[in-house]
Amino acid sequence: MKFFGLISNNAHNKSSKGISNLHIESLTVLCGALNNLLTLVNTLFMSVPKSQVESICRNQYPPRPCGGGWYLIDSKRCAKYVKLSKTYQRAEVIQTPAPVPTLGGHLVSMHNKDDYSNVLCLALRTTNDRKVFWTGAYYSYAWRDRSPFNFNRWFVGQPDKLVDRCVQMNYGDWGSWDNTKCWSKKFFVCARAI
Ligand SMILES: [Ca+2]
Repeated sequence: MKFFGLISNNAHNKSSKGISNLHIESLTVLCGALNNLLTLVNTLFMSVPKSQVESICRNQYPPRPCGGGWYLIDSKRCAKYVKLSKTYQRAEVIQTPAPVPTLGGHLVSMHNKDDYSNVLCLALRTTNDRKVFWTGAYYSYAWRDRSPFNFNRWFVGQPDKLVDRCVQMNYGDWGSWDNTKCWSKKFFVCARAI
């Protein structure tokens, strides 16, 4: 299955409990080398031509309408790309036409390559561009809908500044994530239960 964006690397998060300092130093060197290797591998996924992304979306993630401009992104949720430029806070409570939380929804969360790809393809079909938009991620490790933060597609070097608490997608590459200032205004994707 073709992937958009970048491969996350959690190798350096493995526990080193009970391991000597020498081994920790060795592991640190090994992790650094692995990071460098993964960075090299990741570059293979960068700068994918728009035509190729469109082809993947057309063939593997075609639109599945829920009605009213909402589209299935997994077996339980429909999502809507909202072409209103809003701050992160305003995007979370915006009328679409009822407030998204009232609909049982929030800014979109993503938990695997398929719902992530459906969100990316929804955005591409709506804007015909790689325009950045708000996701439901904030503080770089939580979702607005309080679902587990068990998936990510950070761009190289992201997340960076702790003060940049809100997460945009399509930063730097197709589907890649970046933490940025919540008060900046962007289009956004909402999701709600079916
Ligand atoms: Ca950032």
